[in-house]
Amino acid sequence: MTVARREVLGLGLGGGLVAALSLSRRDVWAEEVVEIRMQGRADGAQVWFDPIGVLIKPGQMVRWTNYNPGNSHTTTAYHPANGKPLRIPEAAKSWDSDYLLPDESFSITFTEQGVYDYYCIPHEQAGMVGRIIVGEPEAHGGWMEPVAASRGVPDEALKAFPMVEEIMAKRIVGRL
Ligand SMILES: [Cu+2]
Repeated sequence: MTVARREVLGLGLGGGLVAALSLSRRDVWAEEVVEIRMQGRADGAQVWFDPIGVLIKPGQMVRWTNYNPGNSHTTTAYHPANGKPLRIPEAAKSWDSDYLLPDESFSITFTEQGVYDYYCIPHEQAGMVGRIIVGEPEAHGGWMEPVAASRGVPDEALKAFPMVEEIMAKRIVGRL
């Protein structure tokens, strides 16, 4: 009796575990908040977003947090509303976190699919930029680098964006 019950229990657990694992591959990813750290060296010589590139799903939230004790940073969309060329999907809303002090955070939920480029207002010239791609990784045809919209974007920033293909392949692209 006891042995038989244990076997039944074991089967039930096994089945449940398989179901949980197959769910987690898609759903936990979609629900998880993606954390992007605003980082800098203590002497201020280098500043960056980490990771610099992420692939997320529509409806997923991104949270930027300033981990750089001696510095303030922003996350600001490349958008005419911020005085910049448009480097986010046309249907998407612009954003600007304003200055985040150390340990402060700013979050956005992304719904429109496409490529989003953003920068830090005081450190754009130093190449402090990032790229977010919103979409299904298996359906990635047709997303182009927003190269046309580079007027007024400093070379240091343009050089820093990770390639769309690299983000699609790796999902998370750390700083070099
Ligand atoms: Cu900054």
